[in-house]
Amino acid sequence: MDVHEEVRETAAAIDTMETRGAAAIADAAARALRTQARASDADSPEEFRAELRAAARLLFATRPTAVSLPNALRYVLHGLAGETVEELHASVERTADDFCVRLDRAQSDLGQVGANRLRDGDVVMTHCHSTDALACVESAVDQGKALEAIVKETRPRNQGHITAEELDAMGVPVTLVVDSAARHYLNDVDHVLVGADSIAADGSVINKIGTSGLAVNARDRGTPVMVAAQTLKLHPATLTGHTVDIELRDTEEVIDATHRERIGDPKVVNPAFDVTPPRYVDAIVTERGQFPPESIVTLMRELFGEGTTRPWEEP
Ligand code: RUB
Repeated sequence: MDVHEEVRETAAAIDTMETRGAAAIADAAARALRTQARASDADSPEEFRAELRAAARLLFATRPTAVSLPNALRYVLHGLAGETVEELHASVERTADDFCVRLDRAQSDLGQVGANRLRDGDVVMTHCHSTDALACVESAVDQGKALEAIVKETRPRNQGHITAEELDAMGVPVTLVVDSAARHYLNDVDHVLVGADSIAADGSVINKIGTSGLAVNARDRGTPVMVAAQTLKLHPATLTGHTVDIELRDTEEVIDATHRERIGDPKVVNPAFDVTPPRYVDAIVTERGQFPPESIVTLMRELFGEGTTRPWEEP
């Protein structure tokens, strides 16, 4: 039983962040399971299911924080149905396609909700690169609103540059600033607008490192913080007391070995995400409408029940 080479390539692309951002990771994972199903030469339904589980385990192990990844795997594996390999294959095709269509639709629906919060002439401050957050801006621009953006570069990997490029393509004037300049410019900002990798049952938002500091500063300045996150970002295991793993990435992203050596070889740590408590967030904007963070648990229960399974593990 083999995990298909293309699935391995998808896993490697997620691991190295060639494919990155919670929504894009989920989309890639669902497509990878479909690839595995298409390539399968399993002789029995049991073998087919085992192959799918092995592919899902490989994908699951790539990055720990964005819950969109296990939520995507769960969606496709729960859709497995049929008595024969052919029927099982057809069910994966159907479910993976359905997942990707829903993902796109959710993003454009939440974009419209988020756009309603933005007024003509507003300035938004962004952190990292979030397709959900940019969907709100795009939708507001489509409504004819003129927006401006102050874009944090987002060290260590500078995903703010991707945001700057995409905003520019939408015709939104961009001012790029270093992360530590954020507070300095908050008085000129009408909304802090960020995405999320996971949202916990208490309404805490897990997003790119630096989000929580930005949110605390925004609260101090009276600037509203809007989190754009489709419901795929809700972390159902937090309903039953689990916490969200914060990914620690390679220290070379922060400083290369030679420079590190030159400055006395200090200990270096590189957490990729942080946790913003709900009291610093004004609204979580989803495809189901906007929610105060404290009430997100109700939506989470409605969508995910009381907890989650791990269908990629061996039965
Ligand atoms: C990306 C990041 C994004 C969320 C949401 O981190 O923190 O804000 O994933 O993105 P990384 P989206 O670059 O480490 O993956 O809205 O596109 O799902």
